[in-house]
Parts: sequence; structure tokens; C-alpha cells
Amino acid sequence: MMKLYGFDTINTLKVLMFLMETKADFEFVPINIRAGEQHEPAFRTINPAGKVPVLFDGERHQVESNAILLSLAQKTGWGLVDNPDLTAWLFYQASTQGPHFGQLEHWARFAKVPNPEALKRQQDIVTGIINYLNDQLSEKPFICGDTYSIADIALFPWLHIHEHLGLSLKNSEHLTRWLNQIRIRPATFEARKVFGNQSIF
Ligand SMILES: N[C@@H](CCC(=O)N[C@@H](CS)C(=O)NCC(=O)O)C(=O)O
Repeated sequence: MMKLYGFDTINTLKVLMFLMETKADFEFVPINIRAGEQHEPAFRTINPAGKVPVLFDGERHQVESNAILLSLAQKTGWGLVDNPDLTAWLFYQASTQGPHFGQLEHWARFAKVPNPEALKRQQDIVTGIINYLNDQLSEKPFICGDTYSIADIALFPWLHIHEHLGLSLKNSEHLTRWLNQIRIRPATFEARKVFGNQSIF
């Protein structure tokens, strides 16, 4: 059986969403990254980088959430793996949306010493990303076209928690429509349920 090592995090949610969409048989193994469990020797043998998620697919331990999504999509045929835009969106998510939303989260929620300049910079960059995605979704229901794909799954979690980052999508009607469409999918509910009621997800 597959095993997903994770915690209530953006990147773990992506993999859970895929596993729920495909009704996969898997065990969820919580690794409490807030208590430092990712640095324990047993976990480091699974992922020497000390990060979640890790998926044991029955043969090997896979790391990097978007690589896991791609590999699962290739194996199952779910998630539009042949679409030429798919890889570009997965790279965009991992290299641009993820890191910039992550930096915004730091300056907006966690920084012990406030830094208005850094906060404003990240807010401006993230606003640009939101406008870009809104524009991209103006003429298609999902990011790669008519079909819900692993690229949508990868982009979803940061946008799902946008209010926790102090962001508003009120001027982004296409992105809001996209977000709401993904939020009401049964698999999205099932994936979020794994984290329990206390989670911001
Ligand atoms: N690029 C990696 C990022 C993984 C990552 O940064 N995971 C975070 C949680 S979302 C983590 O495990 N942090 C623990 C730490 O850095 O100590 C992916 O997409 O899987």
C-alpha cells in the first residue's frame, strides 16, 4: 500500500487532493514538522532533505510534491499528463507562485521583527501573480483548458488560504470562480478533512 508522509501543509495537501481524486488506497503518516520530526534520523533516511511530503509508492520514496503529482498522473492516467502546458504550470507553481506566497506568509504572519518594505514587496509580487492567474483563467475553466488537472491541484492550496495572508480576490472574478469550483469537489473536502478541524486548510 502507498504511504504518504506529511503534515497540514500546502505541499502535502496537493498530494492528498490527487490521492482522493483517484480514490487511491494509502496510509497517511503524520510527520509533525512543528515539533521537528522531519529532522529525526528515521525520517532523514526517507528524505535526507528533511521535508514533507514524501510518498512511498510501493517501490520507492518520492519527494517534491509536483514531481509526485506528475509521477502519479503518469501512472494512473488521471490529471492531463499529455497536455503541453502542464509541465510549464507545474514549474511556474514550484518556482514562482509557491516561493512568493511562502515569503508573503513569512512577512505577513510569522516574522518576529516586522519589515514593512519586505511585506510590501511580497504583496506587490503576489498581487501580480494573482492578476496573471486571473487573466489566464478568463477564457478557460481550468488552468490547462477544459479539464481539471494536476496543475490546478498544485496551484490551489496557496490560493485557498489567501485570506490568511491578508489577500483579497474580490477583483479577481475568474480566479474566484476557479477556486470555488475546486473547493466544492468532494475530493478536496476529503483531502482537507485529513488535517482536522484546527487546520487553516
Ligand atoms: N519543494 C518541496 C517543498 C517541501 C517543503 O518545503 N516542505 C515543508 C512543508 S510545506 C517542510 O517540510 N518544511 C520543514 C522544514 O523545512 O524543516 C515540495 O514541493 O514538496
